[in-house]
Amino acid sequence: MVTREALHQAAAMLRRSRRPLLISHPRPDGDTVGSTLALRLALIALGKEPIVACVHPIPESFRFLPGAESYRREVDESDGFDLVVAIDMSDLRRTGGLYRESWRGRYPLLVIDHHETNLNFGDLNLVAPHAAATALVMEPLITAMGVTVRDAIATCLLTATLTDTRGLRTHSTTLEVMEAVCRFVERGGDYHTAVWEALDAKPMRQMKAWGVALDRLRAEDGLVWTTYPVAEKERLGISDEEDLDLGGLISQVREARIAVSFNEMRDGTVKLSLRSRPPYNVATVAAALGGGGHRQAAGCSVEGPLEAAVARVLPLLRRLLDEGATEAV
Ligand SMILES: [Mn+2]
Repeated sequence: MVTREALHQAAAMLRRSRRPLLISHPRPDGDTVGSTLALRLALIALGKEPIVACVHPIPESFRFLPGAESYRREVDESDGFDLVVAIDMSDLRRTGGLYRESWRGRYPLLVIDHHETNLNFGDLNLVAPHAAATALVMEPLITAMGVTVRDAIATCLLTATLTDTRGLRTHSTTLEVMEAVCRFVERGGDYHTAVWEALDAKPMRQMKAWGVALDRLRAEDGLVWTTYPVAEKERLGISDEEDLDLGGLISQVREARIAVSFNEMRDGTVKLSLRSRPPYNVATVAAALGGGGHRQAAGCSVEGPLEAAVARVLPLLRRLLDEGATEAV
């Protein structure tokens, strides 16, 4: 839970800073980008000089967001920041190596997140495990900073909320989430652009990739999976950091109670994207495999090759289905 007191402490921390470094997680999604850019704009409104960073490039879907072009791929001490803010990530490894261990104790670390698996790794942690998006923690924080959420800031938070709820479809979508979306639109958030750019528009090569993934789709007793080999990526010119949203795609299979995509990376590891229908909790499986996430959507990386990863992970998911429990594995 994020208390009023924590919000005010975080707002004070940000107000004291002159040059905060805001970090979005690798393979950035709409929530990490939208929440980071909203905070950037709020800080600029207060006369600060924030730096925004992410190890991977910002996907085309979020490049319409104000400030998306200001992202940097690398940072070091010479950039003169005095505070580090980790946004939408459950542990420090999720900065993708941007955060250096030597920074610990030298710069205060503020964590703003909504993952149940969050390790509370900051000096101050604003973590709301039941919030549908980090954006919904960011909104009251920006308000506590004394900045009005409207226009460009509202568009950033709106996009973050719409993407993390897959267009208000997830089970985390409550009446409060819908009210927040209405509030963002009321205050000038650009709804139609957000829906088209961030949710609907897909590059041609992603559509082609979906064709491959759907062709390789397998199903067995409520468990649905697909594999995506590096050779297929090479053929379509797809990079490793590109998020093909295979998990989201195959979770739409009616028969799927649990869905998992196995995306082979060029370094030999396999990136898993796990999805489930309630009551199955895939966050526990992802966490057991060294990843994290939410009950209905989680992810992790395992050792390759592809076939070995499939052979290792499917039994865990079958067990979760058999037990039918929310806290299995
Ligand atoms: Mn998120």
